[in-house]
Amino acid sequence: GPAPESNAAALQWIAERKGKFDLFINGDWIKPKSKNWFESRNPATGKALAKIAAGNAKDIDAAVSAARAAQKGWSTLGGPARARYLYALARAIQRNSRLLAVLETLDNGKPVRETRDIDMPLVARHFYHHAGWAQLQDQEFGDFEPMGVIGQIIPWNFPLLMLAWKIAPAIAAGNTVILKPAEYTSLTALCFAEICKDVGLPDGVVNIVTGDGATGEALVKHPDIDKIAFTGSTEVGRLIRKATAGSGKHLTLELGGKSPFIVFDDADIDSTVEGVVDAIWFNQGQVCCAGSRLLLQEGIAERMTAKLQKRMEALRIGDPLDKSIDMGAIVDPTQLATIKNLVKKGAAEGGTVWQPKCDLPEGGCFYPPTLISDVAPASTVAQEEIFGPVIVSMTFRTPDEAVAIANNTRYGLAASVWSENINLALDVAPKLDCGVVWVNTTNQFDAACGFGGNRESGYGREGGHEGMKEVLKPKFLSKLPPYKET
Ligand code: TXE
Repeated sequence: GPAPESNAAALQWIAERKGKFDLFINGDWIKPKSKNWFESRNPATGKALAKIAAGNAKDIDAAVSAARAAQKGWSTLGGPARARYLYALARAIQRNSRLLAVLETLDNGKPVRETRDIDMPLVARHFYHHAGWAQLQDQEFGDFEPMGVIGQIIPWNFPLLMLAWKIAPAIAAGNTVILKPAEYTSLTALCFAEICKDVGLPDGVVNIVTGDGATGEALVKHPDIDKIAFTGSTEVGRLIRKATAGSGKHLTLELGGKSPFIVFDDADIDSTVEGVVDAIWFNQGQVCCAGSRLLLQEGIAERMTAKLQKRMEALRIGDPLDKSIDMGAIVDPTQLATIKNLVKKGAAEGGTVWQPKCDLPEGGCFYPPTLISDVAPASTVAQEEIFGPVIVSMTFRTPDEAVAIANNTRYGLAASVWSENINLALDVAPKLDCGVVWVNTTNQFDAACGFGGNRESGYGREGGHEGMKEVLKPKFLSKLPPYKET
C-alpha cells in the first residue's frame, strides 16, 4: 500500500517552505524579477502542489554573472578538491533519497517504486562516477580545459536524473552551470539546490533558474555562455540549434526517439514480453529511448501478441505512491491530450487499437497501456514519438527487412534486438542507425556509458569518458622550448 510516512515527509518539506519556491542564484534564494510564480500540480490527483518562480532574462543574467564569477576559482581548485564536493553531493543524495523519491513522484506522477529503485540510485551513482573523473582529470584529460559557463535545459520525464546527467560531469570538469528544470517538475531540482548549500558547494557553481520555455530561451540567447546542453523535444532542439548558430557556443542535444524493439522468431518469448513491459510501460512510456515500435518476425507475431495482451491485462495502474503499482500518471493534461490524439490518428490510419479493461483512477492524468497492431511503417504512429504508454507493432520476414524498417524514421536513439541466436543478433546490431543497441535486454543505463543519439535524436553523448569530452575543450600546450632563430 501507500507509504504514508514518506509521503507526509515530502508534503511537510513543501509546507515548511510555504509551498512557494524562489530562484537559486549564487548560493542564495532570490525572488524572480517578474514577481510571478506559476503553479505546479500533482498529475495523479490534479491538485496544486507548489508555486514555482518564473525566471526571466534578468534572472538569467544574474545567474550567468554568478556562474562566470565562480568559474575560475572552481576550475583552479583542481580535480581532487572538486571530487570531494561531488562525493559529498552523492552521499547527501543517498541520505535524502526517500524524500527526493517521493517529491519526484508527487511532481511527475511516476511510480515511487521507480523513483526509489531506479531514478535515485542512478542519480547518486552519477555523482560518484563523476567524482572519479574529477579525481583523474589531470591524468586523463591533461590536454583539456573546462568549457567555462554551461547553460543546461532539461525535460520532465526524469527530472533529477537529467539534472545529474547534466550537472555532475559539468562541475566535475571545472565548469559552472545554470540549470533550467522543466516547468512541470522543478521540485527535486530545488531540493538539490538546498543539498548544494548543505554540503558547502561554493556559491555560483550551481544555479537553478526555474521557468518555462521563455526562460530557457533567455538562457540559450545569453551572450556570456560557453555551451548549451539540452534534453527535450526535437522541435525545441531545432530552435536551439538555430538560436546558437554562429554564436560560438558549443551545443549538445539529446532529443526524441522512436526506438525499434525487434523480435526474431527464435526469441525467448517470456523474457521478450517482460522486455516489452520495461521498454514501453516504464515511466508510462515517457522515455526518450522507449522501445515504442515492436517489430515482430512473422513466425512469432501471433503468439507474441497474444502473450503480450495477457501480460497487459495484469499491469496495475493507479496511485503512484502505492508501491505495488506498475504504472502511474502521465505528467500533465497537455501530454495526455497529445497521447489521446495520436492514438485516435493511429486508428484512423488503419491500425488496430487494443487496451486491456482497467479502472483508471479519477481526477488524475491516467492512460491505459495500449497496443496498436498492424500499423503501416509510414503511418503517423509508426513515425512520430508518442511519449506515452503506447506501442505500435508491425511484422517483417527477413533480418534485412527488420533493419530497413528499424532505420526508417527520422530518429536514431536506441534499439533492442531479441533472439536466442547470438550470431544473428550481433549481425543485426551494427546495422541499426542509433546511439545504443541492447541485445536481449532494454533500457539499461549507467553513468559509465555514453548515451545519446544519431540523426534527429541529436548529437553528443552523456556519461563516461565520451560525456566528459563534451564538457571540456582540447587545449594544445606546447612543451617544446621557445623557438629561437640560430
Ligand atoms: O518538451 P520541450 P515538452 C518530447 C515528447 C513530448 C514532447 C513535448 O515527444 O511529447 O517532447 O514535451 C524547455 N528554448 N520530449 O513540451 O518543450 C522547457 O521549458 C529553450 C522528449 O515538455 O522540449 C523544458 O525545460 N528551452 C524528451 C525543456 O525545454 C525551451 C523529453 C523540454 O521541453 C524552449 C521531453 C525554447 N524555445 C519531451 N521551449 C526526451 N528526449 O527525453 C521549451 N523549452
